[in-house]
Amino acid sequence: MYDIDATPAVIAAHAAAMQSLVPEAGDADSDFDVDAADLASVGLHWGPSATDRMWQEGDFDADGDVDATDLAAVGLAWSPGGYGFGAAAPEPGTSALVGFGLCALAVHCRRPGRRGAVGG
Ligand SMILES: [Ca+2]
Ligand SMILES: [Ca+2]
Repeated sequence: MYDIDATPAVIAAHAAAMQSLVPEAGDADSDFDVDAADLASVGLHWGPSATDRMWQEGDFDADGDVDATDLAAVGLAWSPGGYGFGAAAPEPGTSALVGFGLCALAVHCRRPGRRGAVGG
């Protein structure tokens, strides 16, 4: 059930995978992108002297206000196409095209008589 022989590399990989499931600072609506909607949350709830703001309102450093630090978090994490778990995956057609291209390149490089071919 549990892998007690996990190496540090395995543990780090699992930690990175878990981290990708946690919304980043700047993602007010926790939808795994940082876009105009998140920026709007900061703007709508702007309050440098407030003490009761929450993550969904743009308080990303949990100090109760929405100020320049929180605004900077949006700028630093800006990713309208998504990040981590929500990052846009390549289209299946794109993956197939890349795979076809790699196969064609491998066949091309292995043909005898080609300059630069391995063993030719
Ligand atoms: Ca978002
Ligand atoms: Ca704050």
